[in-house]
Amino acid sequence: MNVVDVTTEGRVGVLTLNRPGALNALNMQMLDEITVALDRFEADPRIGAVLVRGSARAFSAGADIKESQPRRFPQVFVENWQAGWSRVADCRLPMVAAVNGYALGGGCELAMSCDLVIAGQTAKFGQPEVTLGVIPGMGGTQRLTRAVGKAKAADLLMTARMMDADEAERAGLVSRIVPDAQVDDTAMAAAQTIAGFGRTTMQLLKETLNAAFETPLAEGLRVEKLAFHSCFATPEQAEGMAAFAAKRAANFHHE
Ligand code: CO8
Repeated sequence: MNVVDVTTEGRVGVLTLNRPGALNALNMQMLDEITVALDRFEADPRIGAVLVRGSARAFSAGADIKESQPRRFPQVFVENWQAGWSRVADCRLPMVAAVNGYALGGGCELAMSCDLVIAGQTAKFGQPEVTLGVIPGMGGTQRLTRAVGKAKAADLLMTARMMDADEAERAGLVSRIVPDAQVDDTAMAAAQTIAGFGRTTMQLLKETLNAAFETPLAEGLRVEKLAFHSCFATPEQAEGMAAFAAKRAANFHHE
């Protein structure tokens, strides 16, 4: 039985984590299914954005602790265990996380691997790995610190406390908060808006956003300038500016 429902809605590829009995704990089967789906979405020119969502109770409560428990150092080190989750952050399409309920450990890291995070009012974020005698292994110590700063990240990582959606938004982890019942629709609307723009434009934009996160300013500005200049080689620039001049809506997909 699949643990991720993979669907499409218009130009949006949708991944719905589907292990409600385990609060969508991330196991290796889930990683395999997400990897296959992202490969498919990236290869499909009709898909312009990806939405990741969980259930009402949990986006994801983190790595599957039951699957993790028997692991030992030599095995996880040699296998580079869990490294495959970087596939999500490496996805070249814009990704929107729709977070209701818990986003803990690997679940918080999964949300942070996305570009936009739309959270419900009662969502809870945290990195409680120390309670299990481990530390985050899917970017939590790095992406959280870059997103919210060292003081707040240290508080969350070292005390294992959860933060609510308001605090997460104030801290810069969350893009928007909406009532719980509106999370999926709001996230889908954002994903559809993004997918409605040019795919090449979005991929260039995502690369520059990531450069802001990952490189010093001078390098990021260099990447931005190159990407900006590259836009002028795309049909999307021709269409967008022609549409503005003609006072009509741009159609980036010739549909
Ligand atoms: N792994 C496996 N099963 C889980 C997990 C999990 N992370 N979280 C919850 N479950 C299961 C429970 O065991 C329970 O199953 P069962 O009914 O069979 O006993 C079911 O989900 C419901 O959970 P609870 O009964 O505990 O529900 P509560 O409402 O009482 O509590 C909590 C909800 C607070 C979210 C609680 O379940 C909890 O603390 N979960 C663990 C949270 C956690 O520690 N997450 C971090 C995991 S470690 C991690 O993510 C490391 C990342 C390293 C990178 C790897 C990337 C994948």
